[in-house]
Amino acid sequence: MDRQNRVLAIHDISCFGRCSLTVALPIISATGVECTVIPTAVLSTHTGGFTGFTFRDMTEDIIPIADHWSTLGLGFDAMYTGYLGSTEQISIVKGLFERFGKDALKVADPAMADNGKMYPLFDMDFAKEMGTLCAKADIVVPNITEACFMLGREYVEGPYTPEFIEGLMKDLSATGPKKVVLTGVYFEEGKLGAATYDSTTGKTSYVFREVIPGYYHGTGDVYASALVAALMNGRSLEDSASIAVDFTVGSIIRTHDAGTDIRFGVNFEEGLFDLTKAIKRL
Ligand code: PXL
Repeated sequence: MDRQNRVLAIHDISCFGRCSLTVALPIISATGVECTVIPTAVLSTHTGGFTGFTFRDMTEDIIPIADHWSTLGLGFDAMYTGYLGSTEQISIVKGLFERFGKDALKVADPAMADNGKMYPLFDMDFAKEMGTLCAKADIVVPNITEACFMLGREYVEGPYTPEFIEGLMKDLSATGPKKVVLTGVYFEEGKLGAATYDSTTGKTSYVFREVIPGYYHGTGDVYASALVAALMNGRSLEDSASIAVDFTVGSIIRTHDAGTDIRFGVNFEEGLFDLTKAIKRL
């Protein structure tokens, strides 16, 4: 039996609404990878489409948690960041990258915006700060809105051109991360997917699937969690990006077919078995 890989996932817990840690934990664990967590905040629901949600900021606990772990000599094979509650948390997480990240693959999903808009609670200063965290990551997983905002640009609507997408990925990579996985990419109506760029080889790849109508919450987290799970199982960036697209699309299709409220997150649970099979080539 090989030594098990260990990921540290740093996201909020939205108690209801399948996103962030309630998605990262089961997806990463299901593929045989240990998933350690730091909850950045505890909310009653995510902030997309719900009103009246509770929000408990966990900023004060992050450094004491890390201090305790340092006494245990804990290490991580990957660090995977997502939704962070404040600019202060971003700088604390940058510190965690320095402290625990020397031998870890650092994956940052700048979960903060979509469809040309910042999520509630965030502004452009937050986007700028998030850019400084992503600069310290090895792999970043933004959607197009997040990529534009971190580069201080206006959001541009699609369909896109390969020149635009590759320019965005190269410009982001020039800020620090060697590899970029960009979601929400499309060159024609009806087909949507992800693009990858590896600055160490100059290689770009694309994966597209049929669009399912509707905007489903938490799909960015489902995608990035599956990507991390595949990478931690030794799959290449291109394979991981493609496996994660299939898993996310399957989750959206099940949710769409069941007519579930789009705010409730997607049915990824019933795709976990197939995800593990795809990742492990079973
Ligand atoms: O990554 C999605 C997400 C995660 N966590 C919280 C959110 C959202 C999206 O709105 O509100 C709290």
